[in-house]
Amino acid sequence: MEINTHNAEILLSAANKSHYPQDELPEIALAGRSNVGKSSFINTMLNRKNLARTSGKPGKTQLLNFFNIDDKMRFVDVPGYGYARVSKKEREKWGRMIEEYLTNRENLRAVVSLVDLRHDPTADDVQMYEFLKYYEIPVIIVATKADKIPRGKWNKHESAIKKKLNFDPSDDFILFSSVTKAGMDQAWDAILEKL
Ligand SMILES: Nc1nc2c(ncn2[C@@H]2O[C@H](COP(=O)(O)OP(=O)(O)O)[C@@H](O)[C@H]2O)c(=O)[nH]1
Ligand SMILES: [Mg+2]
Repeated sequence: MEINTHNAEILLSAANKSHYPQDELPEIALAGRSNVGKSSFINTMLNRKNLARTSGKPGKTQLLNFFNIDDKMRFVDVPGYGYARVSKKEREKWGRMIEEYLTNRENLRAVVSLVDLRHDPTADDVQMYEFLKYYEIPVIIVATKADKIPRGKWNKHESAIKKKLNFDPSDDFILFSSVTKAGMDQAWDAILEKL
């Protein structure tokens, strides 16, 4: 499929499935804890500075944000999990919305699950990966902020993450930086393969 990745726009933000786009376009969802670099990933992949709002303040995105890419596919920015400063009730509400989207959305082709290359995956990261594997949802692990780790240590960090996740070697694992754009072409290859 030929996709002009420069031709992208925010389409809509949805609080529940009655607001989801009603067509057959394939969707790639982005999941990860707040502040892991989801918005930056979207901006980098779409060659934009500020299409998906990036923010130092985590937990602000509480809706599913749908991005139209060249009328051929969509990115879906899923609310960041693991943000402690929201109420338990709010967290449960997000959990249900995310779970409902991930398990019932026919347009969904794969989830890009973002983790921070610098740290061991959190319990939430592990739970998300297990969830995706359990429901047999294709997953691409993207390890963000690679620019903050010297290249000579990338392998060590990658191994630690894979071990903690109990990583399935048939999944894609991509080292990524929204600062240097490392991993961008690889991420596009992995995504296009899932469409
Ligand atoms: N150095 C570096 N900083 C990043 C990278 N990706 C995101 N950030 C920074 O991390 C913070 C959170 O990023 P954001 O994209 O808003 O995370 P989100 O909450 O997952 O959407 C911001 O200050 C970004 O500038 C990266 O690849 N390298
Ligand atoms: Mg964000």
